Formats: sequence, C-alpha cells, structure tokens
Amino acid sequence: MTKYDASSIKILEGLEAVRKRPGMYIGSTDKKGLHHLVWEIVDNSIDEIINGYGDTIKITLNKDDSITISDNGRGVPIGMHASGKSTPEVIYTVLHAGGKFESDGYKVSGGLHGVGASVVNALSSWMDVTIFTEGIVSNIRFSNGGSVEKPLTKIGETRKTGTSVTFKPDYEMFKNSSFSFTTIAERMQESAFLLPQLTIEIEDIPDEKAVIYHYENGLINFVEYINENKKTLHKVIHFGGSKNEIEVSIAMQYSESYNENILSFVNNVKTGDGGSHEVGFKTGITKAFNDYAKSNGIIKGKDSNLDGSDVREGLSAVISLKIPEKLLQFEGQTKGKLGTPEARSITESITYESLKFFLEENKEVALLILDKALKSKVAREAARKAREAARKGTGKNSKERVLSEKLAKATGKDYSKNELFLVEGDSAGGSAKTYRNRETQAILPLRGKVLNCEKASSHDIESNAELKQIEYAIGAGLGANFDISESNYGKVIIMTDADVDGSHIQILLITFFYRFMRPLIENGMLYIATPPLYSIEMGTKKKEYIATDEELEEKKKEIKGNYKIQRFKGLGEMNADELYETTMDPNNRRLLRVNLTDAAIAEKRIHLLMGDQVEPRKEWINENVDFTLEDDFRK
Ligand code: 1YM
Repeated sequence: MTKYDASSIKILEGLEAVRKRPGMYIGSTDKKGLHHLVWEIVDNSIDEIINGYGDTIKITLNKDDSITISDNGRGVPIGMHASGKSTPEVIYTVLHAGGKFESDGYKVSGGLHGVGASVVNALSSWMDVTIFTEGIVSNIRFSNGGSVEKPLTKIGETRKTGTSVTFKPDYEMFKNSSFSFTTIAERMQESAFLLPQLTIEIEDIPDEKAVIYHYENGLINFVEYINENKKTLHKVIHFGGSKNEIEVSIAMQYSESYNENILSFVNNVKTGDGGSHEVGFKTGITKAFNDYAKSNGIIKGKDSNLDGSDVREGLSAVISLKIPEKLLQFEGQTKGKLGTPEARSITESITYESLKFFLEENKEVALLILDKALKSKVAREAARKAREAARKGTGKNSKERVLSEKLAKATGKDYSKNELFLVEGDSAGGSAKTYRNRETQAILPLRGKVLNCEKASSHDIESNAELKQIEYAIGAGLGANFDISESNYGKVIIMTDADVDGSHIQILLITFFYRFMRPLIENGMLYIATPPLYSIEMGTKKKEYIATDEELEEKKKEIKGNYKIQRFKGLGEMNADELYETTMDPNNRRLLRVNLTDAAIAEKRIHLLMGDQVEPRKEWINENVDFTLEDDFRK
C-alpha cells in the first residue's frame, strides 16, 4: 500500500498538468510528439556519455509497442533523496527534476530539450527503470501516468553499470501514432556522426530489423555519407578552432552536383533554420575563394566577384558548434535558428583562415573548385540577362510567345490568391482550361515527363522547354536567384493521373522545385491535387466520388440495391465539369501539401526516388506529403 502524503499529491498534480496539456511539454501529441518522448530519455544517456561515462546506447522497439532505451554510463544514482524518496523516484516523478542538466555548461535551453524524464513518465501507461550501479541491480516501476507501482527495489547483483528505461506511451493520448524505426534511426545516426565516441544500436523486434552506428571520424564521415552517391572533387576538408568559449568544427566537400547542402548543429542539436554560424561560414568561404582567385590572377581587376551562390554550388558541409549556455540565443518560431552574434564572427574567421590556408596548400583542389564556381558565375549572369530581357520584352519576341501560348493565365491581380495548375497531358489541360475559375486559376499543360533535375544545372533548365515554361509562368527566377516575393502564384498545384506515371511526374516536379525553387516548398506553396479514382451512382441519388480503393470497399458494404461504378484511369476520362468539381474546386477538392522539412534526408530520398522502383516512390509520397485539407493551412 502506498501512503499518500502532501508531497505525493503535489507530484501527481504536477504530472496531471502534463497530461492535461501535453503540447506545452512535448510540442504535440502526433508522431512528432511521440518521438519526443524517446529523445527525452535518449538525451539523458547522451549527456552521460558526453560527460565521459559510457560509450553505448541501445534502443529496442518491443512487440507490445513499448520502447527500451539503455546505456552503459554510471547508472542513475540510487541513494535516498532529502525528501525521503529514492533518487530515481524523484527523477521520474518530479517535473524538471532532470534540471541538474540545466546548470551544465553546454546544455541547450532552446527548443524542447531537457524537460525531464518525468514528462515521459506522465505520458506513459507504464514505465520500468532498471539501474546497474554500486554492484547492485535496482528496479522501480510506474503506471498510469507516473504513479509508483513498485518503489525502488534491489533485484540482484552486478558488475556492470548503466541505466535501462522501458516505457509504453499512453496511446490514448498519442492516437494513431506508433514508433518509427526510420525516424529513430535517422536521428540517432546524426547523433553518432556528431559524437565519434558513441555507438548506437537500434533494434526493431516486431519487424526484425537492426542497425548499429559508430563513426570514428565524426563530421568527416557525415559529409562522406551525404555525398555517398555523388562524384566528389576532393577529399573532405576538415577544420575547426575555438575562441571565447565557442568551439567550431566544420567538414566540407564539393561534388560535381549543383546542389548546396549545409547542415548545422549547436551543442549537438540541429539548427534547421541556420542562423549566425551559417552566415559566418558562408561569408568565410566566399571571402576565401575570392581572395584566392584575385591573388592568383583568376579574377582580374575589372571582373566582378564570385557571389555566395557560386561558391556553394555542389557544396556539402556540416557545421557543429559548442556554445556555453550563457551565450545561447535562439530565434524563429520553432527556435531552430541560432541568434548568438559572436557565433557569426568566430565561425567566419575560423572558416576564412583555415580555408585560405588549405587553398594555398592544395592548388589543384583550389583550381577544380574555382573552375566550377566560375562556371556558375557565367551561367548566373547569362540567366539574369535573359530574364531581364524577357521581363522588358513582355511577350514580343518569338521565344516569349511560345512560352505564353500554352499557359492560360489567371486574370486576378492578387497574386497570392492565384493558383497555377501544372496538368499532365494536353487533353486534361484542355478540360481544366474550359472549366477553371478564370480569375484565380491558371493552367499550364505539361506534355510527357519533365527533365530529371537530380543532376541538372541552372543552365540545363534554361534549355529544357517544359521546365522553362514553369519558370516563366511562376516568374520568380531560379536557384540562388529565386525570389519568392516575385511569384505570380500563392499556390502551385501538380495535377497528374492517379497512376504510376502520374506519381513519377509528381516526383520529377517536386525534385525540380526542391532543387531550384526550394522556398516555394518551405513556404508551403507546393501542392498535389488528388483526383478521385472512382465515381459511384446509386439509384436516383447524386453521383459520389471516391478517392481510394479502401473507401470504395467501405462504400460497397454500405450500399443496398443497384449501383454503377466508374473507374477513372486518368484525368482525361473525366468530363471537364467533373474534373473541376472533384479536383479543382476549392470547396470540394483535397490538396496535399508537399512538406520537406529535413533537407539532408530529402536529399538522400530524392536520390533514391529517382531510380526505377515504384514502391519506394509511393512510400515516400505517403510520408512526405501531408494529407491535410487545404483549409487547415489557410488559417
Ligand atoms: C536510458 C536513460 O538516464 N542515464 C543516466 C542518467 C543519469 C546519470 C547517468 C547520472 C548522472 C549524474 C551522476 C550526474 C542521471 N542522473 C540524474 C541525477 N539513461 C539515463 N546515466 N550519476 C549518474 O549528472 O551527476 C538525473 S539523470 F539527477 F540523479 F543526477
């Protein structure tokens, strides 16, 4: 029997607050929130290892949808706490009891980290903690959101040390979510790259999958991984240094590709929106290359400088900073952007000095990279001239006429309300043109497959008719010169047949936008239309449209009496009014928003997707496209 004294009632009230407003503690109760529980416990293991105790973390997805996280650190202390409770009981039931970390010099206070293991306990059906320390194995168990089911008990003797936490999230709160091996593995792989001393094992028992990550060469291995499938120009360059308690470590490598891929971390937490350290890095490389090019006569007196986008074409880089708590500043809605001003100047000077030295010492590599940057500069200047000419000419030259002939423009002048439909095939394009809302909806039919942009340069786009038309229609430029404020549309909607070819076209277009108009995706302006697969007519009732095979099966069960089903093999099989009503009409349609939050992962996936297999493509679309009604994000 547990005795309820004043302090235990207070604790339960604390945990109850977490259960009442889980969002305040873990952000949300969707898939992301569910995984926050894991990061919360794993962070404790990582802190222990960073402090020099232990080297291995093991994560196991169990058959009953619980998860086990263990490490070989010192083990959570098992002594009695001043309150008369055992230390583990305090850590797992008192809010913010994990606060010892907050005084640690390098613990990040931005974001949702460090809210403590008690939050995880509060949101779990049960939690079981086994501790190996002082020669003893101890166990404590909680249930129903943090009530002590079994106080700390000695259950054996041991020579090892460490902590093992198993918990089963309260799936009443995390409805329709489950742990994802991929999500956990991707995040843990990142930690393994950032902490070379660490080994991480992940096992999925129901799915019989397992991986082990360990990277002796840290950031160098990270960049090698990002560039795995690319033709690289040189070995990974690695440098670092520290000043005023800020430590900087950077690895970078150029490949033959045209994409820029810069990832940054502060205290081992990703800064997804960049910030002062990224700005410093970019300024540093631009200066170093321009200085080198000038002092070696590659750029002469009257020539213009290379700009930042030129020296970043084909660059993959990982930037990792350690910043003491007192200097940390984060910005932006999700606190994913580093504000700390000192980080900019320190990263810039370390980058500039190190790279300058490297270039002097490695002439051949320097010339290879500069050759590439100079080509980018030439293409950039040519593209700008062409665009300026196109804008001034307003459709007078023959090229412009060809470009504008296929596009049925919207008449409305409020660009943010206008929508551009990219439609597969001329016949569906024709239907869409007749039955659209002329004020707000523009139609651009696409003939056949667009260019695979995985390896294309801005120059290749300029010479590809299909993509050139899209660029012209949107009117905001390309690549480094893309300016979202110039966009002629608030939404760009890809409308293809609901078949394999259609999904291939979707991916090709997404790849194009990802490579050359990324802000369009980042601002949630790229969508996929979802034409129905079937229509069903029942007796005298109105025709109904059905989106998926599953829905059709459901419907068939419901109906009594006669019915007639039509399967739409493509957009072209619908009447023009039908196409409008089901797929284009803002009052009826369902749009999927393309959502690529993690650039490095998107990069890898896009690579994978450009192969010939259909299944990974479908899976990818399912995972990366939000199935949300557009109304949800109009707000
Ligand atoms: C699977 C989760 O929590 N490991 C872990 C936690 C702690 C320690 C070691 C630890 C820390 C310290 C001293 C210290 C924690 N200790 C505390 C507290 N793995 C996991 N491993 N001895 C052991 O920082 O001084 C909270 S967490 F508060 F008791 F020190």
